[in-house]
Amino acid sequence: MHIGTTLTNYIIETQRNFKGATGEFTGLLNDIAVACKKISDLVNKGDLVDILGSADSENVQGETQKKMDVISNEIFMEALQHNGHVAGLASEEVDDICRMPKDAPRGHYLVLFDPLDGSSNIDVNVSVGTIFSILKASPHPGDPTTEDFLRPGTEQVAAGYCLYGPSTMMVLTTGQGVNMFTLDRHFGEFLLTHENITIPEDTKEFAINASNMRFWEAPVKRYIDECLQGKEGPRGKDFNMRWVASMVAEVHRILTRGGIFMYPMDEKIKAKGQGGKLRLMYEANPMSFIIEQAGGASTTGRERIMDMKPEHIHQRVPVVLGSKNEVDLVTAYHRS
Ligand code: P6P
Repeated sequence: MHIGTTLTNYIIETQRNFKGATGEFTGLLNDIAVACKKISDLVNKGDLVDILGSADSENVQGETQKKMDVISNEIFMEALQHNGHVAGLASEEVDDICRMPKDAPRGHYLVLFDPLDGSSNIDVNVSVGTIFSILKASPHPGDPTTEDFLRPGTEQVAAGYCLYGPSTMMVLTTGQGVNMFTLDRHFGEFLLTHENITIPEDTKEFAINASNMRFWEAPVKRYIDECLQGKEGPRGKDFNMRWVASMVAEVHRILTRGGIFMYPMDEKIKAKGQGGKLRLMYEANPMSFIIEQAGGASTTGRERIMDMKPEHIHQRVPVVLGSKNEVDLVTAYHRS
């Protein structure tokens, strides 16, 4: 595939190699691309249109929704419910799974998504993104059940995100590596700009919300402390730190130049009775698929995220992902 080819052509060409391909998966990925283009257009308009600030509502997570959380969710639902590629949807912004309208044809895929991750950044004009995970729907007749969605990350057939930053980029894996497409607004197409991404196995850059330091478990404290000791310490090199508070931006940086991103379990999260900060089904699993396909690693600190058997749609998990040798070191500290 050549640099500059459109996402549409890329999908058609790669799907041509799949025996028995019906074009449904191609259609689904294009529906997702259309939704992301619409969200990008609104995000880029910002204050020029009345989309910033908070909506007068809370999501299932008990978080105050931004107007763009609600709008992005509606755009995704509208784009995916009517074209016959999807059997069911699960959204960070909606409590229960979403079945297709009665008059809509049933497709063979389940899509789980965070329509606008990092949305707290949107009012301060910092990058945000959409994250999606695609599963094959179970073969039984009728609407999917919640149980049909609760599949380990290893069963994803595709995962991706769209980063609404200085440029809008779609990053996608279908299990054949990771490719990046940049949106050319002049003719509204995502163009292939980076092929077969690989993450450096080592890094000098870590991302963690250091304001939670007093709550960290010992292995995390040990790892970060050693990074902070720099070249005089046991790591023998100086580290830099980044924290954007937008997972999509952090993951994109790591895909681009390496690094480690950590939102680990801590005493504050335990006190809330939660399994972590980030959501397994539509944040951790899709990002883990992408990271692993690019040669990185992704664990909870203790186990591979994609091996986890989900217990509920909005389940939260600790996340340690990025350059393989760094993630392996953090995981080793948790096991020592
Ligand atoms: P904190 C955004 O709300 C998010 O889910 C991730 O995108 C981001 O990495 C994290 O939460 C930021 O959390 O505690 O720093 O605000």
